[in-house]
Amino acid sequence: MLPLVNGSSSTLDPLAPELLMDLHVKYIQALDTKKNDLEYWLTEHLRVNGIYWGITALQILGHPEALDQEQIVEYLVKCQHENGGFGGHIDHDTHILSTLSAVQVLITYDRLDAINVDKVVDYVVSLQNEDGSFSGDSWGETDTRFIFCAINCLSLLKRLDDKRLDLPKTIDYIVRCRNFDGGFGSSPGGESHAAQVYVCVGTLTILNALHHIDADQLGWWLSERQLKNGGLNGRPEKLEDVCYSWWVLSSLSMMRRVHWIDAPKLTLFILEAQDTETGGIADRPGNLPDVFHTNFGIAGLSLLGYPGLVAVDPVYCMPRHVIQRIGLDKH
Ligand code: GRG
Ligand code: ZN
Repeated sequence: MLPLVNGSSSTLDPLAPELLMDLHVKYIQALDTKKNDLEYWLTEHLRVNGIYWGITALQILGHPEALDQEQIVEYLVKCQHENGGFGGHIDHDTHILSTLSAVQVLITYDRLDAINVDKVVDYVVSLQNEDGSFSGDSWGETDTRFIFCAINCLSLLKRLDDKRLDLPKTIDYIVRCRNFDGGFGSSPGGESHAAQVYVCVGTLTILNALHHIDADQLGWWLSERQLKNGGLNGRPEKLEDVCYSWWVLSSLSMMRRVHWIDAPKLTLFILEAQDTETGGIADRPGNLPDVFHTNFGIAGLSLLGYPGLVAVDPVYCMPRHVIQRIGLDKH
């Protein structure tokens, strides 16, 4: 029995479905063969992100060999531009989202030697704005997601000491995105949203500035995200979605409050969102699976201690052994 903050408790039903590990491996392996599907081409701009989601899920499932590492490294090298950033696919414009994904994959594979790291750092540093925030690309849109991607990327590359950065201003900016309910939005005054909470708490964790949050208040807001069916939503009055298993649990994990969620109920919700025919996990039971929800569902189960899964790091969403290997483990 798990003690819960609201006083209730539950256990995982022994008749609950199991995690279909082998089927999920096959689902991820098949993704690059679906070139006759419209979705394959519609998501071209997300190819580098998709590789990160796919290889991370495979790592957590304990099957890092299931995709061809050399082929992926060769492909990523072709996505790096002269300005140092990475596009979402070959010849696509650079963006901080795809740049972080490329760096995460190359670090997981221990293959940073394949790219020009100094140029990646130049690119990321160039995106910092006067107010401490970061833009997503040269067009200038800013969002707390992009701040996290930049700080995460520089942290993985061990380049947060770059003299061109103003990190106290970045911390100030994140603190300005904090709301009366303890949550965080995409910009100052923006509505609290669980995914924005993850990126803000993640940024503060990496920058050793977690003392700026009220962990009890935010922990309460996050635990309120759990609905009767066990799933989590991203904000009040919204539908549950498997990916919030990651955004909410990882934030609670950074604040050491994962036990504030009813783990057996959430586990069951994620398992019921599996596609038992094709493999893969959907946003909620009954919907079609995709690699994004497959990764964040499996990563969420890893944080919940689901048996047989490799431990995931709650800050970087990469295997904990990789984060330990590069000396960044804080948990
Ligand atoms: C995982 C290491 C790592 C990095 C990723 C890009 C990023 C950093 C995080 C994304 C955070 C984010 C804002 C995700 C959005 C998730 C989501 C389901 C948004 C949907 O928003 P709405 O308004 O959905 O469509 P709701 O659920 O509020 O109705
Ligand atoms: Zn989702």
